[in-house]
Amino acid sequence: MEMSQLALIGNPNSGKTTLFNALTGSNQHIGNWPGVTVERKSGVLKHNKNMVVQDLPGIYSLSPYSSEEMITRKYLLDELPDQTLDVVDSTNLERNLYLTLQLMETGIPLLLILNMMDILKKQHHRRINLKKLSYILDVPVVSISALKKQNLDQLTEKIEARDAEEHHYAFPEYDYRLESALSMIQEQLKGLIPDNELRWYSIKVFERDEAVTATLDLTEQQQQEIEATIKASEKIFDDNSDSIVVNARYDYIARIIKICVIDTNDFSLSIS
Ligand code: GDP
Ligand code: K
Ligand code: MG
Repeated sequence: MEMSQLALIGNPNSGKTTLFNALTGSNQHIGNWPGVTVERKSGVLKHNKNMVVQDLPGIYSLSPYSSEEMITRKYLLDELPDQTLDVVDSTNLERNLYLTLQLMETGIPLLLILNMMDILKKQHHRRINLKKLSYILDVPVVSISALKKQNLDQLTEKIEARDAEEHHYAFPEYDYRLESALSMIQEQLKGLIPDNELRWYSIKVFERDEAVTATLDLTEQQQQEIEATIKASEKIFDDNSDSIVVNARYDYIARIIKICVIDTNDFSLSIS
């Protein structure tokens, strides 16, 4: 039987290693990522020996700037794990979702894990509607406490269910003017890369991400048409292309938070 590869990904201090230890127990292998002194940990799930989980370095973004970002990005794009387990600090949902959107863009099936629910439960003013969050993002969501080992059985069940599922490519849709530029770029890229990676590549090409565009075999004419599309968007938005994407993600997150999070402190402030 083939092993399933799971990747634990999230911001620094979201609880990845705590969860990794809880899921794997003593079945751990520790080494280094090639060429760098960043620790590499992998382990087999205690409750399912056919699943291997990688504890990846904490990151805020999939940009190739820090060595942590490069390791994680390279691992995702070259090794294509079967699913990413996105560990999110639920007390910092807004900030953490920025990486979540980027992970969704890669096209790798994602399970959203809202960690630190023990802390959130004590903050009586704030509630997250998990059903709505899951519905809007179109990904499974589970809330846990890695530290208190709460809801870990439910998490394992969701991981197994996700593993058995037919691949379903969900990604956030942004401002329609950005979407129309992205679909024009996608048309140029069709056939050059697998369909389930078109979203990721079209965004990276739009952002003029050199590391990604260098790997694509684009003709001179294709490059010119793509550049014309990007320039037209920059004119419309009066901004450079990578900022357009950053802002689109933040707008999307703001909408999600409005719909899925209730914070009664917001009300009390407006009454006083
Ligand atoms: P990583 O950087 O993502 O690997 O995060 P760690 O696993 O090292 O956890 C960062 C800190 O958060 C540690 O002090 C953990 O004990 C704590 N922590 C992790 N998960 C939880 C949780 O569910 N609840 C609480 N209260 N603390 C947690
Ligand atoms: K840490
Ligand atoms: Mg860690």
